[in-house]
Amino acid sequence: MNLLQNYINGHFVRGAREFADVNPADGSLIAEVSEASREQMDEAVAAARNALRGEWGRMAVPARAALLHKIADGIEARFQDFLHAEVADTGKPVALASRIDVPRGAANFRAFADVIKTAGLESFRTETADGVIALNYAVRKPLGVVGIITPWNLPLLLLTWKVAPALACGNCVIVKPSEETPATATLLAEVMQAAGVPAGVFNVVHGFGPNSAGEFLAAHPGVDAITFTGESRTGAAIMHAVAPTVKPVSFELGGKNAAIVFADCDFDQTLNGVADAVFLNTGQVCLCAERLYVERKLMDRFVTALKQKAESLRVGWPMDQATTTGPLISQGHRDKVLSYYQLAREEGATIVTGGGIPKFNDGRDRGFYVEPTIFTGLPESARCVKEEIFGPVCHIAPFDTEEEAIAKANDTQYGLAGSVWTTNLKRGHRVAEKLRVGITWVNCWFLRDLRTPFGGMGLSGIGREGGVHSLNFYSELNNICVKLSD
Ligand code: NAD
Ligand code: 6OD
Repeated sequence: MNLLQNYINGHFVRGAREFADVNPADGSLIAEVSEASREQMDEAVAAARNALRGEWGRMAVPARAALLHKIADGIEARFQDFLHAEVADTGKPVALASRIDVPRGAANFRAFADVIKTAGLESFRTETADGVIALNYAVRKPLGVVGIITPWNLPLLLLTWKVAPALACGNCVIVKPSEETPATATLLAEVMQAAGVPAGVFNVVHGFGPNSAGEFLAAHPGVDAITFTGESRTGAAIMHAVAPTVKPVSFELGGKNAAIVFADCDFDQTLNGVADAVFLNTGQVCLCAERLYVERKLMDRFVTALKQKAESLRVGWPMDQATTTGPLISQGHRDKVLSYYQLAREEGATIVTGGGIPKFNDGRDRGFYVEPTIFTGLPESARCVKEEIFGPVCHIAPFDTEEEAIAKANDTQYGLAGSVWTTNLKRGHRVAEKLRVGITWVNCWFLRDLRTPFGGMGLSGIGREGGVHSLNFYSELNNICVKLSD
C-alpha cells in the first residue's frame, strides 16, 4: 500500500501513526497517510526558522521568481501524476481537473513570480511646515514562517494559491492539507525537492484539525501567520488558537452565494453559466450559487430549463472523460448533504428534481454520490436557504423588482460571491456594486484573474488575497524615512 509521508526539512518522514486516504467514487483505499506528531510540528517549525536564516533568506527576488517558475515547470512535467492523484482523492471529473485544478496549480506559481517582480510601493516626498524635507519609502520583508491550512474541494489549486505568494515574499511555509485529500500536497513536495527549493522552506504535515496537525500548526508560537481556507466555524476555532500569540490571519471561508437572473438575460448563456455555478465540482466550490433569484416572468421557463440541465448531467466515474459530476468527498459529507435534502422536505420545499442517491449497480454504489437537486417554494427564513450545504443543489425563488432581488441576495451572514445575469449592463454594474460580497460576476461565474482581490465579507472571511493583495498579507512593510534637508 502506498504511504504518503510528511515532508519536513527536505526529507520525507513517517508520522506517529497512519490514517486512510479513501477514494470517494467507490470507497476503496488509495493510500495510508502518515499523521504528523506534535514533535514533528516542532521540527518543521525549527527547520523553517532555520531556512529563513540561510540561503533562502538571502535569495534576491529574481532568483526567487525563477524558482517559482521552476516549480510550475515541475508541476507541468508531472501533469498526469497530479491529475490522477487529484481525481482519485477528490472524485472530481478528470475533464474538470485537467481544465482547472492542475493548470491553476502551475499558474499560481507563474502569476506570483510575475507579481513579485513587478510590484512597487508608494513613496512620499515629505515637507514639514518648518521646511524639513524627507523621503519616505517602504520595503517588503517576509512575515517569517507561514502556516497554510487548506480544504479538500480544490486541493492543489487552493494550496498553491497560498504557497506561491508566501514563497514569492520570501517566507518559509508549513502546509497542512486536508486529511481527505493529502496526495497532491505530497507530490508538490517532490516537485519542490526536485526544483532545488532549500530544505525547510516548504514543509508538509499531514493530519486532522483538533488535537492534530491543524491545531498544532495554528497554535504554534514559532509560526508567524496563518492563512486558512475552509469552513467558517473552523476559522473561528483557528482564530481562538492564534489569539495567544497574536498572529495575522487570512481567512477564505464558506458562502451561501446568490445568482440574480433578470428576464432580459441572454437565456442560453445564463442557463449554462448558472448550471455551472450550481453544479460544478458537484457543488463543492465555495463560490457556487445555492440561492437563485429569478425575475418572476422568467421563473417557470428557467426552472424547467435548469431541471433539464440537472437531469442531463453525467453523474459517473471520475476518470470517464464524459463525466460532469462526481461523488461528494466523503460519507460524512454525503450524510450532511442528504440531511439538507430531508430538511428541505420538512421545511415544505417542492423538490423539482433529485433529492436522493443515484443507483448504478456497480462499484459506485459504495461511493458517495448524490443526485443533483433543485428546490423551490421555501421561505427566505428556511435553513436550506440560510445555511451552506456545499453540494449539487440550489433553491430557486422568484422576485419582482431589482431592489427586492438585492435585498434577498444580501440577507445572509455570509458574503463571498454573487452573480448577476442581464443584458442591461447599467443594471449589471448597479446591482453588482450593491451586493455585499467580495466578488460579483456579471454574465459569468468563476472567471478568475489572479491579480484581482479575492476574499469574503462577514462569515465568508477576513482579508483579501490575489496579486498585490497577497503580497500585502505575506509581507511586513518597513517604512524608511530619510531626512534630505540639512
Ligand atoms: P474544514 O474547515 O473542515 O477543513 C479545512 C482544513 O482545516 C482541513 O485541513 C482541516 O483539517 C483543518 N482544520 C479543521 N479543524 C481545524 C482546527 N480546529 N484547527 C486547525 N485546522 C483545522 O473545511 P472543508 O470541509 O475541508 O472545506 C469545505 C469548506 O471550505 C466549505 O465551507 C467551503 O465553503 C470552504 N471553502 C472556502 C473557500 C474560499 O475561498 N472562501 C474555498 C474553498 C472552500
Ligand atoms: O480561484 C481562486 O483563487 C480561489 N481561491 C477559489 C476558491 C474556490 C473555493 O472553493
